[in-house]
Amino acid sequence: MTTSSSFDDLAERSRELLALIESAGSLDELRQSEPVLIGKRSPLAAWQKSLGSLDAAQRAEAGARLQDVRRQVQTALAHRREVLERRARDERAAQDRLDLGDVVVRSVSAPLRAGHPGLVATTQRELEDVFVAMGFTVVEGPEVETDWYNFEALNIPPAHPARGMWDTFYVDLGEPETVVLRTHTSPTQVHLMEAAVAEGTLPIHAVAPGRCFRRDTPDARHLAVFHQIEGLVVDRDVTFADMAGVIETFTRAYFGPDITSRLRPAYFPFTEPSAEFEITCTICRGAGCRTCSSTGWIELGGCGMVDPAVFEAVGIDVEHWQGFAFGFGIDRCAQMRFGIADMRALVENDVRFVGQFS
Ligand code: FA5
Repeated sequence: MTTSSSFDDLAERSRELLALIESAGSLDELRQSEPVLIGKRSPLAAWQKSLGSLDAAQRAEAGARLQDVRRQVQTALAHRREVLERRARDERAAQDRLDLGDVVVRSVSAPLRAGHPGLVATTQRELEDVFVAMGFTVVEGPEVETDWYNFEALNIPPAHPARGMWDTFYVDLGEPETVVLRTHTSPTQVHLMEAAVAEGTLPIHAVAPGRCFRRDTPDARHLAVFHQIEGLVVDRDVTFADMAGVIETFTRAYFGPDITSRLRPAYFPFTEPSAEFEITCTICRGAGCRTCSSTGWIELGGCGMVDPAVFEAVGIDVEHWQGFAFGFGIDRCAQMRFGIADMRALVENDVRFVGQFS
């Protein structure tokens, strides 16, 4: 670039200045060109100086042209600076960009392994599937219950000796009413029947899985926090044989065709008659072993025909409706299905155990 101050070549020189600005490839280059473009030694400064040697008329005309060139140079500079700044920002962003896809791919290929639902959750889901296939709906009841739902409506009044069957955790909410952590899923029966009466939606064919709590000392077949699944059918002409059929169908569907069920007379205040239901011991397949105390059978739960006292408590007409109910341990099912010697393994979170059920 020449630094002539002649106004004759102003147009051509100004084009050179603008071309120099456009050719700057980086902010540094642009900064280095600034003295040539707008500094004291720039053509603009030289032209400015030479204005003084012109007569008044030429000065006015040349001054206006010079002003125009100065504006063009400054606008082009500002524009080029903006373009280069944006380019630098984009380059920085591209370098700093964290490729999350890459992180995921790398962590999967590294020893980190994905988790999976626990055995009890999987068992609960499979049990629900079996009952849904038999026409049951799945509902959930509250884990914290009043005395009414956990005991009284189930025909277990205060001071009834049967309360001793369930070692109960009491919850002190400062309420006048006694509140407990439910000791079984049977209170869900009461919620289901009350709702069906209120909404006029009898009959009922439902199962209700969920967590239960008892002051049981944990051992090979007991936990203080465990899971049950409750079944309730209220309909016309329902018999004990229907109940036995449902239990046998469930047993074979869940445990396999070579495992069967049997009912043994028992006592529950909310069913009459009542039974305990047992399945072939899955460890010895009925031959007799230590787990089943050489009987060949393992108790899974209780069942029976809904006691008329329960129907009366919820306002169901015992002349027109019959029902049966059953409740059994989900943890116990998992234990039997997979031959787990000690139920406490289900909650100890030893990855060597848990990892076998992914
Ligand atoms: C009951 O809880 C009754 N509500 C069952 C019932 C329902 C009877 C409907 C009639 C009609 P029981 O206390 O026997 O019954 O418990 C039933 C099953 O829950 C047991 O057979 C066992 O499989 C499981 N269970 C009970 N206590 C525990 C515990 N502490 N840990 C793990 N499983 C348990």
